[in-house]
Amino acid sequence: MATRGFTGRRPAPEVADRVPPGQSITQGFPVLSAGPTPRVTLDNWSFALKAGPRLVKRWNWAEFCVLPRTEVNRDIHCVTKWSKLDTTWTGVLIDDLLADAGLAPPTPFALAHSYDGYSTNVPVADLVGGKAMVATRYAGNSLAPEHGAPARLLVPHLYFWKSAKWISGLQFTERDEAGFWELRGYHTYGDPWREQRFSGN
Ligand SMILES: Nc1nc2c(c(=O)[nH]1)N[C@H]1C(S)=C(S)[C@@H](COP(=O)(O)O)O[C@H]1N2
Ligand SMILES: [Mo]
Repeated sequence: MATRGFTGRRPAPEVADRVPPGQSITQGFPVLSAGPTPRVTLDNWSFALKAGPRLVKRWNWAEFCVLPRTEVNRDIHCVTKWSKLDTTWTGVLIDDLLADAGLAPPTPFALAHSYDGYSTNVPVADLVGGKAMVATRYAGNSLAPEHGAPARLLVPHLYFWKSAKWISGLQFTERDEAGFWELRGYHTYGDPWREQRFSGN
């Protein structure tokens, strides 16, 4: 007898082309954090845009909330082998952040920084052109604390460790500097379609 469920790890044919190699679809939303959920209140929250050490612009929550909002529907892929299809997010595209700051990307590389001390590197080309946002809402609600509230990076076309939760800012860097997991053996780029899970893949 063929069963779906425990052994039914192969995706249904109509969505098979949306599931990268080695991944399985999950209906849940697993939480993966390197440490405890940091307490970030809206009163204390701000987002800093930096070019190297130089602060270009900082938004507090009220200032961030009046930036243009965009809703996207995307599939996400975690390096621990789950994929989740049709996730809906609302937030501010990196394009709109840069426009508000009047900044053209000064280097080809960036690091996202987070309130828990986490960081991750993403090429600027993967942040602009509508590819990435600072998301404040998931599935019509504010982000849950464990999923990154008040705001997280969303770079859905790369493995989900690139989508920094509890984001505190974006920093342009001269070189491609490894972030938290990239320093610990994860791939510097992390394309799920090329199974770039670990450095050397
Ligand atoms: N600040 C921060 N962002 C983070 C992490 C973290 O530990 N701290 N974990 C990363 C990893 S490894 C993954 S797979 C996703 C998980 O996001 P989720 O918990 O919302 O599923 O967040 C990423 N962003
Ligand atoms: Mo992860």
